[in-house]
Order: sequence, then C-alpha cells, then structure tokens
Amino acid sequence: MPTLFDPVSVGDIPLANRVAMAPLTRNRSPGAVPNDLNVTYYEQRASAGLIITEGTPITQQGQGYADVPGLYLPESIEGWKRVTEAVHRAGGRIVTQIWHVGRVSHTSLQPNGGAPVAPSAIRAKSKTYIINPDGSGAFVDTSEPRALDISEIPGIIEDYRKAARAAIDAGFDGVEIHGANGYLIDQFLRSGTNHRADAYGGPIANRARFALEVVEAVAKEIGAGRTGIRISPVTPSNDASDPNPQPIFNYLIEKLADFDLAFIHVIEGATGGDRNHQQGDKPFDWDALRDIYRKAGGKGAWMVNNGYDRENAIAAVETGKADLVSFGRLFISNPDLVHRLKENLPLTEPKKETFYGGGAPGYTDYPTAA
Ligand code: 8OZ
Repeated sequence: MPTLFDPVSVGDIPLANRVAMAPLTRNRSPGAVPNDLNVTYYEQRASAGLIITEGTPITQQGQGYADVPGLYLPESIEGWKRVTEAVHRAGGRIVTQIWHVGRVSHTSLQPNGGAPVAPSAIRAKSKTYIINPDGSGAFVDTSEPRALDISEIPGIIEDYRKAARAAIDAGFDGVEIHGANGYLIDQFLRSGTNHRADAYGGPIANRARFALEVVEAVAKEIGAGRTGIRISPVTPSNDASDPNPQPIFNYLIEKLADFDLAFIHVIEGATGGDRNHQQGDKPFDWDALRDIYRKAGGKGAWMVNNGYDRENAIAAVETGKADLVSFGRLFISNPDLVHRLKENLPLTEPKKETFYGGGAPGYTDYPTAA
C-alpha cells in the first residue's frame, strides 16, 4: 500500500504526495482580485500535494461574503495567474474551488441589491460577512432568497462552465466544484432547502439533477480529469438539513462514477466540527459511499477531510480507506505541513481571530519548522 507521502495521479494531475490543502475562506482579496499577499500565502504552501483554493465565486450572484476572490472579472483572472505561476514555480499543483453560494448571501453583495437566489424561497438561519458603507466589516443575517425560475437554471450551469474555462485560462491545474456546506448545489441536494415541485425537486433523482448537470458541463469544458467535486452529506453548515441523507448521496455518488472525475472530496461529519455528527436517526455510512462509487466503476481519487491528524491520515491512506487526505486549519498555521507530518515535527495551532479578513498577520507570517 502507498503511504501519505507517496506520489499519486489525480485524473490528469500528477501530485508529489497525498496531503491536500483544503479550501479555506480567508477574505483577503478586496475587489474579488487576488493580490500580492495571496500570491505569497499560496506559494508558501506549495509543498502540499494539491492546493485547493478558497471558494471562488463564479459570478457576482454567486458571491456571499466580502473580500473573497472571484473568477468573473478579467482582473481576477490576471491576479490568479500570478498565484498559479508562483505555486507551479515552487513545484506545486493547484485547483480552484468554483462556488455559488445560493441563498447564503446578502442583498448588499448581489447585483443591483437584489435577493439572493436558491432552489426555494427559504431563508437560511445563518450569517454572512459584509463591508459597511463606512468600510467596517460586520456579520449579518443572510437575506431572504427568491426561488430560481426553472428557465434560469441553464444560465447558472453556463456560469459554472465559463468559470471552469476561466480557471484554466488562469493557469489552474483544474477545478473543484463546491457541492458542500449548504451552498447552492447542496441546497438542491438536501430536502430541507429544496421544496421544488419541478424536475429539480422532490424525488432523489430530481434533487441530484442540478449537481450532475454542473459536473457534466464543467467536465465537458475542461476535461473530467481536471474536475473534482466536494460534498458534505451530513454537515449542518449554513442551516443545511436532510433527515435521510444516505439515499441521495448514494445516488449522487453512483451517478458521479459515470464521469471520469479526477477526485471526490468528502467532508465526514460536521464541517470543521464533530466527525460523528449525524442527520436523521442513523449514522452516515462513509465506507458504503466509497464502495458504491468503486462498484459503479468510479476511478477518481477519494479524498477525505475533517479533523484528521497525523496518525489517522497516515492510516487512512495505508489501509486504502482514502487516496488523499485534506487538511484545512492545520495548513493555515503550518505552511510546511507535509514536511512536519513526514518528520513528525510539532505543529503550530492556528489563531481563530485571524481566519477571516485582515492582512499578513495570521496569514503569511506563520513560520516553517526550524
Ligand atoms: C467559512 C467562512 C465562509 C465561507 C465553506 C466557503 O464553508 C466556505 C466558508 C467557510 O465552504
């Protein structure tokens, strides 16, 4: 069996090791444009086998938080080019996470101050982060969304396709489709947020339709071997809920096996929290999910996430439970995380106060091991 530190090919992307940097929202790209500080941050972490960037909205409508980078402005593409060049020069590989927040937004962030869009007009009991007219930042309740008309859905799929093309133009090795954490794709998947009565709601095959159409469009545009997807079947993030998540995620994963995707990225449990979090009355069966994918012919790399440490990450790869393990918070505070895990060096704990927004402190000033 390979180890966590052995190379692996993920679709068309050759990686030096199986430690991935998970996507992390950092709110340090004002104007949606990656800047010098962002270049330094990603370059410092280029020894990760694969960097998955922070969520990167595909359109202004897909935006839900102040100061996140985008893929929809020419300047954003130019900014990202400098990031991807720096990471490649340092020997790393990097994909970007393409993101539409759906209902997790605020009218002040939306085109013409309009309502955020969602499968159904159900407001999320969650907060988002905006910049006040006086320049100060604030956490505010998400706005009441409006339900998408079925005629608008092809346009949003087209936005994902364009963003995937923009990502390749910006020099990324591929994209991760953000299908997790209660954002638009997840809002279609889970029954708590999808009360539609048309072809995109109700039965499992209908709720999975939007996700599968996005995957199809992106894979066709840039190649399935450069396309991955992230899912979070049980997380309550952003007020996401489904009393019976196993059947829909089993169905989705079986259908995903039909695409020759580069990777499947699975958040086990509550994102950034309890790995044993449960929705409904049964614990989620993670092994069954992977086995269904493999039995259906899925060959993509299986990437697991959520609170892994050195010991269980090494075990996950050595036992064949996973092909890759992604780390979020530990990559914030340990730019040389791969080296530290390999040599079993002490790890630095991240400072929560500097996760979101601000400048270099808590972003590019975490040292490498002595
Ligand atoms: C933390 C803060 C804002 C956004 C996610 C993109 O949960 C996020 C996110 C995380 O996937």
